Amino acid sequence: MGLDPNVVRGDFPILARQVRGKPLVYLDSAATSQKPEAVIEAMSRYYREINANVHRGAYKLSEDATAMFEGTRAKVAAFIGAPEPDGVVYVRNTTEAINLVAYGWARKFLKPGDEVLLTEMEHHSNLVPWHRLAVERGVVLRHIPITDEGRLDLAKLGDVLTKKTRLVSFAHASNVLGTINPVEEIVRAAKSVGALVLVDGAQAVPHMRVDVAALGCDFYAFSAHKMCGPTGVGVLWGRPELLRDMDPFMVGGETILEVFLDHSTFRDPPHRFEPGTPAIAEVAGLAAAIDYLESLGLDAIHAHEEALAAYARKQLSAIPGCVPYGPPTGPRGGVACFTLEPIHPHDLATCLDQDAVCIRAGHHCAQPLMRRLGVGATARASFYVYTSTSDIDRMVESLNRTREFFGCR
Ligand code: C6P
Repeated sequence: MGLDPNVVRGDFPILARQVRGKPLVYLDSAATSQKPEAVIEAMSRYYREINANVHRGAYKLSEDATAMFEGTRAKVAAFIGAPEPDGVVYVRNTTEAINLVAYGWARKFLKPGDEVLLTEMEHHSNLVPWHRLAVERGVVLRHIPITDEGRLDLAKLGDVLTKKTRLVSFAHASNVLGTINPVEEIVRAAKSVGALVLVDGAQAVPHMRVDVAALGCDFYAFSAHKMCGPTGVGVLWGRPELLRDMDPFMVGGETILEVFLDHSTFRDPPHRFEPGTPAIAEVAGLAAAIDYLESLGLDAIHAHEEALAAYARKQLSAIPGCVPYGPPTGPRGGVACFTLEPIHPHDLATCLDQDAVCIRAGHHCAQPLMRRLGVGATARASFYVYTSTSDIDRMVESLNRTREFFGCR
């Protein structure tokens, strides 16, 4: 069964809102998704009925909070095909998850001259932590180039994947190009030189079925806020045997086994990596978000977005001066990046906002990719379960009005 965005919309209270007297068209879901009533209600219910700290109280409320918190860990594991809940570490977001691997694994195990392989299409969150490691540990960074179409150029993989590569870290799906990368193929190549694989799943988990066991990767990172869940909670999944050898990068209560006045010992994962009181209500929201996405069906979500991306590409290509970026056909996700000469993307976004159309403009936290594309910035429309073709039509109408306003022919 296909997904009907006009029915799904009814689950998202914010989409009933008017902006400047016009119905809201939200096309920035890659930045953060809107939240369905079920998620808002789960968080509210947690505060109204359960609110207590986890893992600490011997009373019913705390037991209920802990059961919800740990039960969600098992739900997350099942959602991403992880064999066991102990591989699921709650963090704040994808950025923190990647930093945790950089600090807890790479900083501990990599030595000068070891190589980390990234790609030209990475988000800053999967570049900057490795820059720091290169400075601090003398690790060498290499990058898989991209083709002019916006796919990873795997024909060049042999030039950058070497016997010294210890980790390959890349986005499952690009937040700019929409490209969905062939994780299994890259994992096979990485394993052939004995490297581990970290996948940045920020733009994949919300939009398609992800099975970390089938992918064969070692670490997988994602954020709840892009998948109908709340801000403030994300996940690092790691193979438990790797997590067990890793150092925590923030320590304190909950991470410890025993504390003496002069030293302490640490718990097993995942708790070793979860210092202090966690984002408990947010975890309740994450559980509801997973239930919600499962109720729609991940395959249906992916098919819906791929169709929207193709529709947007066709409509945008018909506008004089409009240049779309990213692969013209699948496998790709629901992202449409474009420029519209001679109007700066920031001006486009500001003009579209007058029509209550929300798009993102800028470098999308991917400055090296912008350089590769030969642009300083792009406009970006990104789609989700509640997006319909009529939202895209509203954007295109508004783009045409903007062209008129700027006197374009
Ligand atoms: N991209 C976008 O508008 P956080 O902020 O930690 O939840 O996610 C970081 C991140 C990591 N990897 C990829 C591929 C991403 O797209 C993002 C977030 C948003 O494109 C905000 S910059």
